[in-house]
Amino acid sequence: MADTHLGFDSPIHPRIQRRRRGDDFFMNFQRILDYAIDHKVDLVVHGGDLFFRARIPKPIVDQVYTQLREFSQSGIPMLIVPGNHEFSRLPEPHRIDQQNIYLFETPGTFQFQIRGTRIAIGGFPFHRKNIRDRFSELVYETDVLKSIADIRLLVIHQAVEGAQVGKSNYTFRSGEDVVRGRDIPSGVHAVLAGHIHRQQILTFPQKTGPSVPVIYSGSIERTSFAERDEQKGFYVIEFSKTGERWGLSNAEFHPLPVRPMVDIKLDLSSLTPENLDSKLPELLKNLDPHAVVRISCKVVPELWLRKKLTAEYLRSISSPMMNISIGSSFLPSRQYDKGQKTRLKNQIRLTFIK
Ligand SMILES: [Mn+2]
Repeated sequence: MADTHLGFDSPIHPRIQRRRRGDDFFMNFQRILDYAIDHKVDLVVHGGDLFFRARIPKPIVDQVYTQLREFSQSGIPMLIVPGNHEFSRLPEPHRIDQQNIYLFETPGTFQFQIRGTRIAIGGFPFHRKNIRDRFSELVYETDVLKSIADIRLLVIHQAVEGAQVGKSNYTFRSGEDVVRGRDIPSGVHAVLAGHIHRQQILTFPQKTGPSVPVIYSGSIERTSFAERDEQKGFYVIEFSKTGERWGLSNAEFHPLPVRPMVDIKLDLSSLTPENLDSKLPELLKNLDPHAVVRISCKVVPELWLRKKLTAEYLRSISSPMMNISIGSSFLPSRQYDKGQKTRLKNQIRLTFIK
């Protein structure tokens, strides 16, 4: 699994009572841990962004670490590589420094012997600056390629060339924050990766030996509207031996429950101060009551509408199980310079998305 983003929309002292999306993330995280125990998997790997940001309120850290400690009682080893959202370092890492939890605080390799098979798993925390030029050195520093093992894996939290995201299939290619496909080492059987929120498997042919898959399990819930059509879940992967050679024999994606995400584009020409109170509830009435809804429009709305669409108003006309917000397309774009736009956006965020 990867990109659990725990702590997302989980306020400790909420000013208003409404449904929060944070619980969905916690529940899916626990579902994966439960699956691992129920199906007696040999190892669990977390590809980073365990938390949704670096500074996490203590009650959230406590909750996550309690889940991890309880899971560690199962005896199943769990490996975690810190991601960019946690600034390449988990909070108070000593609190999970215990049996069965393996944290990649620096480049390194953990070795396991499972039913007679030696498994070496190398990894390093998210590397921010120019991973393109640093990747091969970091892999070298893990020592995984030199380890004596039957199966070698690499765990990273980075974008790899060819990875795709978003509605328009944006493809990572040549930035300095992108690992080159040709740098994926032939000495590992698979790369298990986080950072890219859409689940996908990339395959990199090697000059010698079999090609190496890079497996992104993706985020466990939709973290933004760019992910609104994506299935979310985790991979169960299996390795088997053919002749003398071990290799990935199966990678099965297991979907998790997600909330539907709906983008409503308002047709401003048909809205008036008089008909808004009937038209908007009409639009919301036909949606899944558990939907995560975003209301946006193509042009800058008139002031009366901006004033009317407060968080309070939107909640008053929608299902209490819904999450509802206004999108950034609701905000002016071309008329303002970047600084003005940001200031305006922040102001309106404060007003609307409490
Ligand atoms: Mn992430």
